[in-house]
Amino acid sequence: MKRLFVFFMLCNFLSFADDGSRLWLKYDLIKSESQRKVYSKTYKKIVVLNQTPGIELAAKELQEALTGLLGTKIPISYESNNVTSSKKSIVLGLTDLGSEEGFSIAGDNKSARIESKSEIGLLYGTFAFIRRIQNLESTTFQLTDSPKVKVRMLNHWDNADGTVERGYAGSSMWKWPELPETIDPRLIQYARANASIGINAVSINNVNASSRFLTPEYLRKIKGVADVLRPYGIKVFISVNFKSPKTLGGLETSDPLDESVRNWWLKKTNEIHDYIPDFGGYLVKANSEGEPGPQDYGRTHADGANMLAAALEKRDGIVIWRAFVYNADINGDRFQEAFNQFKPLDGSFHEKVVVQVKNGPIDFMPREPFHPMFGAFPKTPLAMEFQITQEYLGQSTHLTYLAPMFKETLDSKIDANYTVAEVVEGTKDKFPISVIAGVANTGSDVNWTGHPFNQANWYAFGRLAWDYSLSSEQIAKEWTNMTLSHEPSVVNSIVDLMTESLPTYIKYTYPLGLHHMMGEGHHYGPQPWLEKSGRPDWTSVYYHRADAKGIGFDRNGKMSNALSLYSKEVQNKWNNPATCDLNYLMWFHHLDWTYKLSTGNTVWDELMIRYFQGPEEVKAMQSQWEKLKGKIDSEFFDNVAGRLKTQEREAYWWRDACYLYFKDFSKLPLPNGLKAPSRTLEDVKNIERIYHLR
Ligand code: GCW
Repeated sequence: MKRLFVFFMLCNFLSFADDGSRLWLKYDLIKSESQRKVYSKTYKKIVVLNQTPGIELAAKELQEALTGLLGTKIPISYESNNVTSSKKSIVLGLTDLGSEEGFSIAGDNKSARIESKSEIGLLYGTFAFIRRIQNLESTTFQLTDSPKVKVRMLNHWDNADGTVERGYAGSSMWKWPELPETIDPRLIQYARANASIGINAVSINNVNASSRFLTPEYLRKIKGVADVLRPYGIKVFISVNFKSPKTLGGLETSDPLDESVRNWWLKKTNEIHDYIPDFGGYLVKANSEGEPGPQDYGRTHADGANMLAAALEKRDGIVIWRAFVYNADINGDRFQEAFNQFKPLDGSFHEKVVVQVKNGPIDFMPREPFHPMFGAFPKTPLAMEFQITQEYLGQSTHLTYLAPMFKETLDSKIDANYTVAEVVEGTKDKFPISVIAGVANTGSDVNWTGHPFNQANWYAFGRLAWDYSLSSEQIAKEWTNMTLSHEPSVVNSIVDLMTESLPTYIKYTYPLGLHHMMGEGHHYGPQPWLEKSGRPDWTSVYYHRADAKGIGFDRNGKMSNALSLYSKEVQNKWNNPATCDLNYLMWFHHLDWTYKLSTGNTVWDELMIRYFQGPEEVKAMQSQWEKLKGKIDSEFFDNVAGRLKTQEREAYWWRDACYLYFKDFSKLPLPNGLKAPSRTLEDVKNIERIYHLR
């Protein structure tokens, strides 16, 4: 029997194949024996001072982690508060100090102590402690930490029929037909993963919302999910369809100022609380892309949001009202729409309302200047909405690590004094609520996210939502250590690949600040020639404005005044094409093809150099990846190797599409040394056409 056990342990030790389902919470045996010893001689037991269900949960997580990482089972003991000796232990206990979700950990070479004011703080502290061991950090340290933003949220765009809008990792994780009687154990894994990075809120359904989610039938199901998530500190929000009073309640109208409508929402809100007493609140997409909203009744966004807030008046929940709105106006600039619609409402929102703004003014493009609403709404708390799912960022076939993109927005200065992150956090205007949301990239795929590296984007989002001051490199390093390897050369190589991945992606898709040139509807691959769609601002030509003279969208007065929405400091940074950050150039300037840039190249040459460099860099990524063969888990390795091949093919697709299309405008030759592709524009157009076949 014993021999068999040793055999299995050895297999576990040597085997590499891993389906990725455990995410970054792998807890595999630390390979270096000396390293294991450092921990196992310091931590011989877990001591729980306050025996509550929440603390037991933390202690069990810690036990599971240590058992896996160190290879021996560490016992848990429950002791009274006046414990005298905590030698060789990890002590978990409540304290009166600190903030609600914060924690402190002190460790030396004899013991460690994790403390918090709350059970959830202790769970966060426990995960932070485990993370340290997964990163092979020293036993001697002091750490006090608490989240900067209060609501750290995933927005799922999951539909009632099990599909996921813009989901690239299978179908919905919520198995509606089975709920609530059958609880998929994966829900617990999902809750653990979120808690380990501090995510404390989840909106479970698509913002293009079905009223179905407000029926008793579905509220029972949502309660099933909420009950699983609650012990992990995660609150559930519901995205609502604004027309529900009419469609579901049978009322004549859904006018937010109508008494019967207001009563309907109040009753519905009370009913939701019967199922989910700690209901997080509502997330609303209204009067946007065909969704109903208060404007259908001549009312404002504030009227709509405030009505829902009134229904939550006596509750803890909040209303998160999205600012992603725009009108189909060929002469307008979608960049300014949300700003213009919401600006007059600043100061008129109920105190329970937060307005959720996408990171950039258009729509989650790979690189956008920060949304001008941040910094211009001193009387309204603004939530940040990032997209973790990679609608415009290679979906599930391109390796693109998004932390640098999240950071670029968060670290942007709105004026001489404040950053976007500080606006969101509420430090600038002193708001009691703060929210940061990420559109989730999770699905039914075994590894949760499709592309194995997309796990890192979920991880990075959570870590930055907790503490936006962390660096992208540090997060990549942590994640790699926890997920793939402790070998320094391997870790460095992977962190390097991750760090370079977004700049590479941008080179072959949207260099120099080009934006919105993807395939119509499916948003996959390039379609810069798209000139007719359901709306002018769904085309590509609306954005790149290429003509015989030049390219780019002059938002500095000539094509729109959007740049004037920013502070003077920001305008001064971007209003001159000679000094504007090249990454944002085409966002604000229309320049002649022959305009000389600070790089010494003309606009045409610089664009082409970048378009042609992109796919070459993907090839370099492949060679770098090949060198990791045998050094990391084989399943992860093969999965990524395959996707890198697709990425290479698609990088050439982007390059060729953009070169072949734009050259007919510029009529210029490729810069020296670059070789034209052999295929024609018609050839690349045909690739995109496939995606519209039934
Ligand atoms: O980017 C667009 C997507 C839509 C999405 C919308 C939004 C949920 O293409 O699929 O709808 O944004 O954010 O509301």
